[in-house]
Amino acid sequence: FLSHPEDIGVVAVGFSGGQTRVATSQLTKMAWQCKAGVDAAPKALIESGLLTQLRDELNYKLHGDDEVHLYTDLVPKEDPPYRNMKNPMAVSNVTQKLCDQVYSHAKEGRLVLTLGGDHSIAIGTIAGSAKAMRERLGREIAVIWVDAHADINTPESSDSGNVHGMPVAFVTGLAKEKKPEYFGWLQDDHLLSVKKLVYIGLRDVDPGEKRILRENGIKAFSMFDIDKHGIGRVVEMALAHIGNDTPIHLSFDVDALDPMWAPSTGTPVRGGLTLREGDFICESVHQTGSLVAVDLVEVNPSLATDHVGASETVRAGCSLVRCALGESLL
Ligand code: 4U7
Ligand code: MN
Ligand code: MN
Ligand code: MN
Repeated sequence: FLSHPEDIGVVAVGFSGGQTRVATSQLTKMAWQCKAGVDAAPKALIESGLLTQLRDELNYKLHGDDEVHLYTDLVPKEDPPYRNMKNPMAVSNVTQKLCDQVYSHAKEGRLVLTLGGDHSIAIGTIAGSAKAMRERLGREIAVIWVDAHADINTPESSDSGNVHGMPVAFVTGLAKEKKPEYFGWLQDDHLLSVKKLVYIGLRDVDPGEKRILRENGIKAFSMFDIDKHGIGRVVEMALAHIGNDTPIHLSFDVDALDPMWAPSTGTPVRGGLTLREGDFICESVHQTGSLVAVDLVEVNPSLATDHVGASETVRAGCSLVRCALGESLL
């Protein structure tokens, strides 16, 4: 049902307000722009040749510019916590804009590739995909969320107040808000059904999140399940849960990988996927022919303790994306 599967819409998001307190009144626009690492990830991914490879080796037609969006004009000078959320207005504004960008690409039948940025940006990408697929195909999307974390805290259940730990709660409607400047712009047609959500790679889930997963019967495969059944069987079960002919949005947090493969990320957790297991997930999703969107998030070269850590993480991220777009299949 991808009408132009050879067309990719690229959105490069240089925003990490869902992870760190950056938008304070003391910060001028200049300071925001110069803040180390904000735009480092998409830039590093692009500079390492990712888009060129997609164009020249995998023969995709790329739409959208190679420019990294900083969304500077969407970050308010004053942005005090709201319901415990940090940078709430900045994240709400940026994700709303991103939702429009993703929606426009998806509406044209393009596969949308979003290079983050922290995981809060999935509020916008999933909302955009969900709306576009409802309108284009009359179908609900499914989301495969690959992550060490469940990112399903509500503002009230979150200890950190970081919105990158809450995107799933917002896109499933488990976290509700009326005020448009604080995610109230999310309408019913932006939302994802909890039945169409499946996790792979979990190993650091907060007690409140475990309760949310249990109470809503959400399908989740932890590292325990991967050790027990192997990655092949786990992916098979995840895809079976989603069902055939469902548009798939893959949201891949690089911290799902073990820090051995991806050390340059904000919240690394030991005991994760090997790069090969991560690539396998991506290849399997590609093979379904139902992939409509990919997010690659939480790559943060500025957090590396050495140069090797940063470039290894970028390389791992590029590999995941190329696999999701079919590189390694014969
Ligand atoms: B990521 C955390 F408390 N659960 O809410 C929280 F452990 O996008 C971490 O997966 C969230 O990297 C991690 O802050 C968000 C924490
Ligand atoms: Mn994570
Ligand atoms: Mn995440
Ligand atoms: Mn993280």
